[in-house]
Formats: sequence, structure tokens, C-alpha cells
Amino acid sequence: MKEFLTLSAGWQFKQRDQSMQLEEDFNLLEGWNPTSVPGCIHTDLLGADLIPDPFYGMNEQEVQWVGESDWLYRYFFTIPDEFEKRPALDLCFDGLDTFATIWLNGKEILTTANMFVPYRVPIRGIAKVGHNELRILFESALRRGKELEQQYGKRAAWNTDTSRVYVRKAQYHYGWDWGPTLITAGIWREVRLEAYNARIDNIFCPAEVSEDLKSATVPVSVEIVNASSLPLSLNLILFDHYGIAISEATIPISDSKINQIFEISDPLLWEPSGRLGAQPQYRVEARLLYGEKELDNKACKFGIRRLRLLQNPLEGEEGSSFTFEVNNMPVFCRGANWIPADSFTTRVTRENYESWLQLAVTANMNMLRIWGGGIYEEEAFYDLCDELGIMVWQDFMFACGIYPAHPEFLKSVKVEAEATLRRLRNHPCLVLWNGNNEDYSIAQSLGVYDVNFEGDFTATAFPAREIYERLLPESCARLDPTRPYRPGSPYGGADADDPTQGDRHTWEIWHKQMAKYQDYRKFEGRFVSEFGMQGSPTLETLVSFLPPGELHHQSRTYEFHNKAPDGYRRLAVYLSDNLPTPANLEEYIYATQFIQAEALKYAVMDWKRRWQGKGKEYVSGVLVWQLNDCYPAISWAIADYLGKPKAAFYTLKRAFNHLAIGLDWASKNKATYWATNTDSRERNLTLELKVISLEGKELVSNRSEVTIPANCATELDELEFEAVEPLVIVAALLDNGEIVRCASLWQEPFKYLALPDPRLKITRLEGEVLLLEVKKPVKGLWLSADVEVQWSDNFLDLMPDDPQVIVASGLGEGTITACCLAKGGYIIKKFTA
Ligand code: BMA
Repeated sequence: MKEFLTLSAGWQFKQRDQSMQLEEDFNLLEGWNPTSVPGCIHTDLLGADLIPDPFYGMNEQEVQWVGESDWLYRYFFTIPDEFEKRPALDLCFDGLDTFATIWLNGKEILTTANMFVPYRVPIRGIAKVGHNELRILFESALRRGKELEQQYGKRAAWNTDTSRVYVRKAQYHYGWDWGPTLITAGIWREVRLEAYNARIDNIFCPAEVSEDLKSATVPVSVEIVNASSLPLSLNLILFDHYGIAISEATIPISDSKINQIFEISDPLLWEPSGRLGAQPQYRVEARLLYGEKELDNKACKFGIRRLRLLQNPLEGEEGSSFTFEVNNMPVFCRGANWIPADSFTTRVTRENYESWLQLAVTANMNMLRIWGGGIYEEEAFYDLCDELGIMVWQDFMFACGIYPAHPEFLKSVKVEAEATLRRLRNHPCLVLWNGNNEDYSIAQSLGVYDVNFEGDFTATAFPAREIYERLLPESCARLDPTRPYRPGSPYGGADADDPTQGDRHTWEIWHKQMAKYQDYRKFEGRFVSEFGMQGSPTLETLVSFLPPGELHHQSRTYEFHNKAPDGYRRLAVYLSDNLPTPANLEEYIYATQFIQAEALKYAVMDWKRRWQGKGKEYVSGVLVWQLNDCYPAISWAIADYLGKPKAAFYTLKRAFNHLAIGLDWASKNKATYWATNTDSRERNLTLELKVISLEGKELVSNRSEVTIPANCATELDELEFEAVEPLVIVAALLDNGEIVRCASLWQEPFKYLALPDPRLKITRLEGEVLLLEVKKPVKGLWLSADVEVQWSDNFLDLMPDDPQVIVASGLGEGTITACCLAKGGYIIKKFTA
């Protein structure tokens, strides 16, 4: 059998003392601190109480020396007896961050310069029976990057230090417009000893489904190391979703690569979340045999689905669609951009991933984009996405920069891409490989992108086209031919901002000209893969990182945690355009979350309206920037660093629902309304329209029956009324007399509406089920509590005579605080229900 030993507990580390020879520094008995692996230098220092919490207050500034220093790690170990019986002995490093030199028993065995690459070093002959010593030097990535920059020349990059483009390390570690500058080093993924005769290196199961979805072919390929060392055979068993073995083959091994094709009739298909069907997975188990003796085994899970990225001509409009089709049905993609869930990624547990991904599913999302300035995520992330039906758009790790393409860099990127493809390609959740984030945008802004140039990219001012247009597509085609690849995001051919083809990042709102968020529809794309608006974190999260004297929205520390250089100024503009000026922190939190929630609602509703059925997929997806935070920041995240949803989470959840109703002004006294249905079922419902005065008087009310066809938006009609007083228009869809969706349309900006006190009443129906009633219309009623509560819905628009029932899980005997707009300002009231 193959033997394993994980080297996790018992490591030691210390800061490199540059006044000493390296050898002497390692030999010194003093100064070493205990730690375990995986981790990073900041968490190691935190664990040893040697630095303050870099997330608290302005401590980030106090710990910058950590990223500027070199670090030493050492580990003593004995090799177990049974390892001696195997001819091969390897030391495996799944991830080293980033510039490491490694010695085993005094002999240099490895130097590294790419945190995304796993390394395997044969150490038979170097490792000894008895005591062994492993030494690692991590050099400052900041310093090494600057040396490379000096050697090869300074290149442009958005967000922080430009030397980052030379370093194959998570780019957000250098700081971003939502994240601190914390340049880590260390052993960030597992370290293992492996001893074996022969072993299974890799299994790949690129299942292909027939066009009629009735059968699937599964060509299994298995790579074996030391295949010819002994007369070996490989036993393969295919299991279905229920764990029942459905096919088996045993193949004598004559080559390091074994191929076997399995056929499956009537396969169970993997479906994205929110559709009929589930997320079944098949499994292949491989056993490497020497006679009857098992030398190694490995299993591989995979899903079966027919995936296509369609870019077809559109009826009556320029350009082409950008539509994901799964199992022959086009999907409207609803989701968000994912950034690493912590500045120190080794702190993110499976439970953390689970709660983030569950939050995404609760918000009716079916896609996440793993943004290119972070990391290729941990196995648990993709496993959970497989299980939950979250489609993953995977960027390669390049973001907002003009990356180099000298031979050494290309070589490193190739190894990185191949390792990543091999690791992730069996996951059914993965639907797209994408070359980079916004590198075409920056090249375009510098005038160095010429779409017609086809020669040697490395000799141009945009050299990394060699990576995005040659190296990566070639690696993808060779190692993962079943998935689409795109050079970049956004990418529209000649123009990265092209609204008529490819994907688009819509930043005319918030960045660029700071257009009004009510105008999102003017800045659409065929697939909007980024757009967003900032909102404050919740009070609890603010309390966790703001020192008591700084607990104010205009304090130095509050603004320090808004990493967008002009973030608070931009927020101030959107606030003053729309809402009364907040008088205190609580009002400010509410008001900025209000702005974010409203902005995202406008965007999603406007763009979903343009998903109009076959040949008219004018917009096929919306991914909000951003789902999560890596640090307690004032950012675009829809839930803050501690995972607490902001108001935008609830508006998105409603707008991302398969069924939604939209309202818009056609003129002062006329409104249009439409419905969106991204589900495969047609719906027959009752539509109710009302015009209500702000004092709660019903001015118009009518009902009609509507049919809402499947998987498209439907324009319904127009409503004309007499525009006599400030009023609100309400549209509701009812199923068997019960309201299933509703929307309201107000005469904006809200700052001009002197909304009356809605006279909210909260009644506890039973347990944690609450009834909410108002006497006057209220916009964006926000509920919070003095205990941890999960609200089934929140940030609600409520109308008189339309009581709403919500569930407040965890409320117990807690006190509720309700906040809303009223009387030209805000009211905040406490309730005991
Ligand atoms: C985008 C992203 C990030 C950035 C965000 C907010 O375009 O790609 O680089 O954090 O905008 O500014």
C-alpha cells in the first residue's frame, strides 16, 4: 500500500535575522516559536502572541514589517519503518507562499516562486532512518517582487503595488479596494510524506452527454506513476448516485496512462440550483493492483450534464448572446463574485464555506465567479458547489494588471494552469475557465490593446496576451476539452466594454461617471459579470473592529476600513442624491445599506427584463460585485465579513427569485409593469395593481388574470392614473388568492418624500413567526434584534391592508428594532413582540 504521513503539528518558525549567516540563523537554538501547518506567517505570529490582530482598528499599519521580512521554518521528523519498504519516497507540498528555499538534512531540495503550484520532491537517498530536519526560508514576496520589477521593468496595475504582477501570489494580499495590505508568507497548504511502489496520480472523467440526453459516455483516464515497476493491473468501478456499482473493468497496465470508456444509459443529470432535478454525482473508484495486493486507490466524483456557452445572433439587435445552456435548457445566471473569505485563507473552514455558499443559494443564486485576484479555492468550496448546484465561473489568477510574459514567468504559469486544471476539472459545478480579471480593460485604457495584432505578443506592451490567448486556451483544450474558455472578463472582442457581445463589467454606476443607479438599464451587457454599490457592514461587525472612541461613521478608523480610496466620498454622493442626511451611525448604516439594496434591485430587475426567450437573450446573466469580504470592510459585499446579510441580500433574494414582478415609470402618471420567470414552468396568476397615497388611501385598485410564460420576461401592460398627490404604485402576483410576489414604485428621490410614520405593529403569531402590519406605506423597513436572528425576509416595503408574515429564527425573547424612512428623516423604534 501507499503510505501517508501528514506533517502538520510540531513546526517552528522565527524571523530571519539578516545580520547572521543563514546557516547560523537556522542553527541558533533561541527564537523559535511553535506552530502548525497549514498556516501563514501572520496567523503563526498571532498564535504566538507576537502581533496585534491586524483586522482590529488600524493595526494593519503596525504589522507591515511582517511582509517586508524573511521567515524561517523548521521541522524535525522520523520516517516510520514501513516507509522504508517502499522504493519511492516523496515529500509533497500542496502550497508554499511564495518564494521558498527548502533543505532536507542540509541539502537543498527545492526552490519555489508560485504559491498556486503544488510540489512533489523525491527524497529517497536524502531522507535518513531516524532524525530528519527540514528547513524552509521564505523570502519577502514584496522585496523579491520589487527586484523582479527592477529587472524587467515597471508595469501598470490598478490597486496597490505594481510589483505584484511579477509575483505568482494571491494579488489581493497586496491590498485591494476592499482588502488590507497583508503580504503573507508560509506553508499555506498541506505537507505530506508519501511512500509507495507505484501510485495513481490522477483520474479524469470528462463525461459527455448525447444531444437527446438519453446516454452518456464516460472516458476515464488514469495516470500511474512507476507503472512499469511491477506487473500491475488497474481495477475501475463505476458507481451511480446511489452508490450502486454499475460497471467494472480490470485492465493490465502497460503504460503510465490507462483509458477506459464507460457508457451510461438514461444518466441522472446534474442541474444548477433552482431548477427541477438535483445534483446527482457518479463516482469512479480506481485500485492499483499487484496480483491481489492493492498498492494504491483513488476515487473521483463527477457529474453528468450537457454544458454549452451559446453566443448566437440576436433578433433585432447587434452582437450576440452570451448564454449558458445546461441540459439543453438556457439558464439565466443569477449570482455574485466571490473573493477569498479571509486575508488569511487557512482560517477559512469547511463550515465557513458552507455558510457562505448556503447564503448564496438562499439568495436564489445559481452562479459564483471566482475572481482572478484571489486564489484557486479549496476542494471543499468546489465540493459544496457541486452539491448545492452553484455553477462556478473560474478565473485564472490574474487581475487588473499588465502582466509580464518572459520565458520564466510563462513556464511558471503553465505549471500553475496544468496543476489547477488537473485538480478541478472533474467538478460538475465548473462551467467556465476565464483568463483574467480586467486585464483587457487596463490594456485598453492604456491604448496598448490591438485586437488585430496576431504576432509575437511577448514583444508588445500587452505581453500577457500570450498567456490569455495562447498558453491558457492550449492548456485548457489539452487537459479539459469539455469546458468553454474565455480570454478575460470583461471580454467583448475588440472592446472590453462592448455592450453587445461577451461579458461586461458595469461600473458607470459607482466608478467612472458615477451615473445614477436608477439608470442601470442604460449600461447593460449581454452578461453583466460585475456591478455593485457599497453599503456599510452591520453594527455588530463594526463593533468588532472599531475601538469604542472610533465607533462613528466619520471616524478615521471607519474610513480606514473603506479600502476604496474615494469610497466614502462616492457613498456620500449617492446618499445625498437619494436620502435624507443620516444623523448618527445607526442611521448611516441603514441609509447606505438602503442605497446598496435599491441600486442592486434596479440593476437586476432591469437586466432580467431583457431575458426575453429564444433569440432574444439580450441579457443572460447578472453577477453582483461582491458576495463576501476578506476582512471587516466597508465594501460592495452583500453580507459583511462576519457573514451578516446587509439589506441588499434581501432585495437580491427577491429579485433573483424565478418569479418577480417589475414596475417602472413611463411618465408622471403612467407606469409599465412586467414579470420575469426564469423557471421552466409557465405560471397562471392573478395580478393586482394599486395606487395608494402616502397617507394610505387607496386611489386605484384592479385585478386581472395573467399568464407568465416559462424562462423569459414578459411585458404586461401600462397603468394610467391621475397623478394628484405623492403616491406609491403597488403590483402583486397572487396564486390562489395569496400574494406570492410584489413590487412597489415610488416617486423618487426618497429625500423629497415626507413619508409619514407607518405606525408599524408587530404581532407574534406563534413561536418565531411574526405578523407585520402598517397603517401607511413604508419603504425598506429594516428589522434587527439584540440576539442573533435569521430573517426569512427583511428590508420590506409594506402597505396598509397587506399584512406580511415573516419568520425570525433565533429571536426567542429578543427585542426587535425597526428602522425606516419617515418625516424627512429616519425613525428607529424598539419592539417586544
Ligand atoms: C472590479 C473588480 C475588482 C474591484 C471591484 C470594485 O472591477 O474586478 O478589481 O475590487 O471592481 O472596484
